[in-house]
Amino acid sequence: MVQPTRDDHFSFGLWTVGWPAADPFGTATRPWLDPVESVHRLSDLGAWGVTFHDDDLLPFGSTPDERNRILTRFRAALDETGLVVPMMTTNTFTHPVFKDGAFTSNDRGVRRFALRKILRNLDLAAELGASTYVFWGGREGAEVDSGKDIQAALDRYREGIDTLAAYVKEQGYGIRFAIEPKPNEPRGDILLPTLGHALAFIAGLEHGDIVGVNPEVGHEQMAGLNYSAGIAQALWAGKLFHLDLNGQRGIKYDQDLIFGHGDLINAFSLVDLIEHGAPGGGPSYDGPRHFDYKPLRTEDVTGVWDSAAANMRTYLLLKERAAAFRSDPEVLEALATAGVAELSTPTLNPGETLADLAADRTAFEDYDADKAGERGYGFGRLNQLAVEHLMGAR
Ligand code: ASC
Ligand code: MN
Ligand code: MN
Ligand code: MN
Repeated sequence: MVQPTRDDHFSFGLWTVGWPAADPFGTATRPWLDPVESVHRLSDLGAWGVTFHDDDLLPFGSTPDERNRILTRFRAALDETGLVVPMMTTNTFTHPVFKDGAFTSNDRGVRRFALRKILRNLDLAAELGASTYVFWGGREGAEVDSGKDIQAALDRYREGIDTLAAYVKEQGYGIRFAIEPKPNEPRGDILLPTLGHALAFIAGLEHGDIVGVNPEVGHEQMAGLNYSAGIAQALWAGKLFHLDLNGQRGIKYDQDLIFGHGDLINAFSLVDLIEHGAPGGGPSYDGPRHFDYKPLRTEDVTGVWDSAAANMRTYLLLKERAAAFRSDPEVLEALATAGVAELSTPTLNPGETLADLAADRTAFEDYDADKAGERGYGFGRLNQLAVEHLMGAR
């Protein structure tokens, strides 16, 4: 049960296991990892897919010959293992050229360069069969309020995404875009800081039909937000195109911990939601279970592969626990007491007008608000049942 298989659709970024663990205060603690080795190791562990930024595989500035050689070896590893590339993305943050952003750099030449870098990589994504293309705009932001015209920056962000989305449609690539919000780091403040900001931005796009979100656990939690509640809203909006699973402990720098190694109760409710859908029958999520974590800087190479396996094992254990939670008669009774299913009933009757409601004395004049205010919803008991299932105590 806790042995991952291809059917679980687990995917990993090359940049996760491949992170050599340099941080702002110290140099790398691990050697460079060959992406071909990562493909084999991930496959052996039971993963299904591998994802990457262009530069994770093809170093910035590679010549066409070097690109071809690297891609040939990489494709051979995919063929040999059967791993797929469900998602790709662009590195528009490492090179100094992007220090003030890519789509939203104040420097127009940088913006044009960024579009070309992404365009070339979209062609590669289509060739490799990726169906999702992620945009994490880590450098799209500022530290200085007066140094960035935020409204002009949003105009340029929209121009960039719409231009590329139109290209994808024109080419018939069948790729959908997923915007990944983050509140800060590396910029002091990043544009589209939360899932909600991203959804509002998408609503104003010309080609928003193929643009959704790729929310990351830690990024929402860095803003103090509830990840599984945000995922529920993204599902409700029909915009959950992809997700990045990891762990985070509170409002601080981006920790990229192993999935579940942060807010475990929220991880439980997330797995319950994306596996089973909302209790009222809302949609579940059938896309990749993608891990965007970083092995701790203190790990050696053995620890890298142990941590990759840990992400999948934690997910599967939570899935098992969530299934037990959903089928426990005591939980069903607690859900009924809490009125969870009642929320799916529309507030007005079928065909009822506002005038009908205004004439309904039972809704107001004869309604006993004091009595209704006495109701206990039993949410505490419900949560304790969740915690006990999570702990394996039931
Ligand atoms: C991404 C993504 C992130 C960042 C980060 C880079 O594509 O999803 O969160 O890049 O992992 O280190
Ligand atoms: Mn192998
Ligand atoms: Mn992160
Ligand atoms: Mn991410």
